[in-house]
Amino acid sequence: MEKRVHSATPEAERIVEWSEEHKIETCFDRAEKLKPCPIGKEGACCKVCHMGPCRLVGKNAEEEARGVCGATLPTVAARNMLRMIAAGTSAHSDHARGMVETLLAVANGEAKDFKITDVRKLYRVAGYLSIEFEGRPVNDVARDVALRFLEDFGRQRGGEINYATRAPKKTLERWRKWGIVPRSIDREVVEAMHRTNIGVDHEPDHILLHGLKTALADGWGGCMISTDITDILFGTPQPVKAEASFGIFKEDEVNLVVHGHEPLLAEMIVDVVSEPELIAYAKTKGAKGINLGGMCCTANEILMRHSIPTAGGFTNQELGIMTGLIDAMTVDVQCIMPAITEISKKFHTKIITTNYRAKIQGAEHIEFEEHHAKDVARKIVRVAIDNFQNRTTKGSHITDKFPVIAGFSHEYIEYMQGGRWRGSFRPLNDAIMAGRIRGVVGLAGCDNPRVPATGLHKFLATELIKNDVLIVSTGCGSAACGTAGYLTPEMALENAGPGLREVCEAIGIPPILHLGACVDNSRILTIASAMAAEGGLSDEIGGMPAVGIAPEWMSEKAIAIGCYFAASGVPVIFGGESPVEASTEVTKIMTEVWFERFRGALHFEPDPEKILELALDYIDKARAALKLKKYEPGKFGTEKVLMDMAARREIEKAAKPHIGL
Ligand code: SF4
Ligand code: MSK
Repeated sequence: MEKRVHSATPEAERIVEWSEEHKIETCFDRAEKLKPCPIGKEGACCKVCHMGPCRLVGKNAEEEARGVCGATLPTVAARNMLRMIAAGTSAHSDHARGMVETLLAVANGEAKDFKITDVRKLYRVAGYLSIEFEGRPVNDVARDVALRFLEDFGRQRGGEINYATRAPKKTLERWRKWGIVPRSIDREVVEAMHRTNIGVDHEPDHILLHGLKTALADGWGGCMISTDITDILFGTPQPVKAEASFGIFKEDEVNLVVHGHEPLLAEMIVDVVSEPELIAYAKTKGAKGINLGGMCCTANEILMRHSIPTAGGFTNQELGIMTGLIDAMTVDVQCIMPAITEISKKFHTKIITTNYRAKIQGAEHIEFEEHHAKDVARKIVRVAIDNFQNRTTKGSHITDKFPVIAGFSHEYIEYMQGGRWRGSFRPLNDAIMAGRIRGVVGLAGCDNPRVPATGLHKFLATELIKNDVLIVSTGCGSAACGTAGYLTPEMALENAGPGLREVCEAIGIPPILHLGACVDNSRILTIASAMAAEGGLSDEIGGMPAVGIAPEWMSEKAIAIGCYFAASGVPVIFGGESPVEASTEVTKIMTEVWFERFRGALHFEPDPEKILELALDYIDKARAALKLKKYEPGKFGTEKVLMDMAARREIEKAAKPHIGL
């Protein structure tokens, strides 16, 4: 029998093999044992009332099957989809609410351990919100910004979320025409739950339109607000060099891992781990120092801002513990496998839950509280230090690690194309128009134990850059690219097509730009809007030679993200089988109908070769519709000379050292 490959990352695969030898169960084993329910997996099961669950299966189910109440299969599938979008939107947006509350606390002087790090970004955001900032105290501006954002969660009397107007005019017009501009985040989520309650909205297209409205509240609300406030509080990312994979753990230091999504506590831990008292305390326990690492999206947040190394994405969380080197792992919200407490029992690792919303049996709970943030952070570091002495030699010690370059905020991408004074998206648009860059793909989303984890990301990353497609990546997709060694400029030389390689060399960037955590998909929306405003391509997000791909998605958050891109005008392709496959009507709405109305779509395609084909087809068709030069590898049209590093340095001599984001 052919040996099953669990992870496409060799270091992860080695730990999985070690776990098999030692009979320790992981998500890979459970994924194999636990086959998905064939009815639920295709969206044909309804359990919204206790007359059911109703399973709408059988011959001609689309036309003939009915639930006890009479609901049809398309209704049931559409409702299932909307509930997923609502859940995903809630997750990102509740995270965003926490960020807004912290900004307000900082402005009111109630969260002394935090500060406004990027005043320039605060002013930029104030500008988006039409809040006066010139000559005013920074905290007053921050308070107004926070209060304005709070309205976006609970606005009751109609209106539109604040950031709707950051979309290109034509994109916004489409949303208004179809009635999908969100009023407020909580309101759309509540309405989604109401509409999908027994006996309310039964018309699939109508249900799915509300799905798009809810998803837009996520993208242009929760995600974008979260990204902006994180930048304001902790700094707008600029490229940094760091390391990835399990080799980041040190045998002679206390290893503390921060895992989850919210950056507030992680930032405080970054601050305190270098305090002399804590380092001295670690030495009293026999450790040479304290080594901080990240996991999942918290990793992306602190990687981008502080070069803290990452142990990888979602499927690495159990494997990290099996190195036997993690003394403590903090977890807050989202994408935390409860299985980690079970695995940690076999090692010495302490799992610490830190968020008031989330506890796990078997974990120690040390609650984060923004008013005493650093005290909480110090307490956690001490728990990790105290646990160092309990470390044994048990575990699969892996020493491999890879260099990664991360931290491409949309502001930096603009800057790198012209410097502080001449930064713009002109060079990128020109390179696309000339055919040097064929198009842009957002390669995002989770990694998944049901496929060789990270394998689809790596396959698509390799093939896309070979085809001169520039990749912007976020979330665990970035971690997958990082552990493949794809996040360094050198990889451009080896793997990228000739046009993309030339652009990467001229600007000094890798062919895959790591944009951050899953909430930072909002940065891609901003980039697409800036490209539309720059001119020469489409004047709206729709129609750009751009595609979104989430080949290994698993979270409801990914569904919300996919839908906000589709509504914004980006064709999106998800890997795996469709969660609403049972209904051809729903599938048609999400592909053909949405494309006609919004120029975006949501496809599901399990075959990675077909994902690639579909993505390139969308890109080439968009190029043809824009009457751009036909893409031919190695043959480019003329374009303005890209600003190279030397030219940029010249400009920088005249400017202040800060890049002026
Ligand atoms: Fe069945 Fe209708 Fe109840 Fe759904 S709402 S479980 S289809 S009776
Ligand atoms: S952590 S949502 S597994 S990207 Fe943002 Fe990764 Fe997907 Fe969670």
